[in-house]
Amino acid sequence: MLKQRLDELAICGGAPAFAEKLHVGRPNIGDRARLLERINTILDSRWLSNMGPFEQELERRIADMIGVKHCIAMCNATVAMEIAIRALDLTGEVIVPSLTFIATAHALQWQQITPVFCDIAPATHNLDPACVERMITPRTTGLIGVHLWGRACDTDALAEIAARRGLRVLYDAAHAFGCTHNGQMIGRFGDAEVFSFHATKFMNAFEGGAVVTDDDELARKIRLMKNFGFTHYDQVDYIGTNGKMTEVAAAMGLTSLDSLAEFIAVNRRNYEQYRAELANVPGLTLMPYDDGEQSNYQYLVVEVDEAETVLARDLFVQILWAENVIARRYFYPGCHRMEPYRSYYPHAGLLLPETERMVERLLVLPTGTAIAPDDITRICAILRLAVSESAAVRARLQDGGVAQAQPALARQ
Ligand code: T4K
Repeated sequence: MLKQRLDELAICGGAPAFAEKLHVGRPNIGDRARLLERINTILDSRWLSNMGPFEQELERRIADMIGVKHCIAMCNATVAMEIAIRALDLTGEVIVPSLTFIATAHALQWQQITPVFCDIAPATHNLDPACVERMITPRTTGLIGVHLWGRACDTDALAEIAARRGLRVLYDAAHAFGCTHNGQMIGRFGDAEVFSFHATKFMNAFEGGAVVTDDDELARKIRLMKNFGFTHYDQVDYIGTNGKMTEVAAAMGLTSLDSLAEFIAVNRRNYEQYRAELANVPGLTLMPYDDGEQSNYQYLVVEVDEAETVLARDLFVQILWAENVIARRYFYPGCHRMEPYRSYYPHAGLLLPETERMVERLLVLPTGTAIAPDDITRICAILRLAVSESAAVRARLQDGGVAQAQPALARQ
């Protein structure tokens, strides 16, 4: 049943639309039989980790798919980024967006490199090259662009700035596996790019990540660093850590890769359905993907314009959570307002007006293979009802003292 009357909204006392919670980032599971077959092979061979055959196969398949010389698989994207940062000899200050998952900043700060937060271009949600230029100081050694939601950074402008100012460029492509930019696979830009294969990513390896690059020397260093710097048995030639991917993770990665086209087709179908069903809702704008590029459509991002909806983004979150739709506020409140950065740079927000505006507007909705077309119809009906009855909804929430309160967004 679609909700049509104010009283049917759970926040107004109706029954929740969904008996079970619908999450953003519910994992896609590929061919279970094939995965179990691979896991049996691992167990039979007793080769569980340390650059095993499945890890090597995953690296080859990803390098071929992206069209790069090197793919180095890792235990997760955060460690992959830490290692890439170190192998690129980044020091001092590195320019990053604040509108990103905290790992982008932490990968720098973890090794005493200062993340310098830079504002975004509101149309793309990605680094604004003009702001990047303004943030460069004599201590700047590089920049990390994040292809947020799988939509590419302005790689030409960033490459031009980097070449002129002598900076290295790393891309956090955690969201952008399987996407293209100017017709080229993401993974081929900058000095290196990093993918995430975390459970919540549309292509997952339970946990996992990879660095891709065409730079032979960089790849050699990264391979050493991911395995403690070992060059031979009993011989260490470099400082390193443990970034290795397990064979079970690689088996899951390969199994996800087998179903990649199907996952993208489902995400795209979901995206088209949301787009159609939200098309005429004033103040809710679905973030567009460029039809001229390949996209993975893994993030369903809605921008809320409170001036039109009357309801602030956080009220939509409350309305949806009451219905058991666990919509997310990625990436609220911005890295610069999280610790330790909030204490280190309390005034960083003054230079981040577009980021600060955007973190109050973005609403991420569930998609992926765990979401059925009927779920989307019901979610969109709730959103349409909330907007069409916005004044009454707002009044009800205020009567209940909810509107003033911060949403109690405890982890679900
Ligand atoms: N750079 C960027 C731009 C990133 O977005 C990320 C990760 C990274 C770097 C670092 O990559 P990794 O080191 O993780 O490879 C989640 C993910 O944990 C994180 O990987 C991801 N970005 C981020 C966007 O989303 P949270 O804090 O929202 O996770 P959590 O635990 O709330 O999970 C989201 C929802 O997914 C849960 O509410 C339920 C569902 N879920 C999750 C897991 C793990 C499941 O249904 N099953 C599961 O197994 O960060």
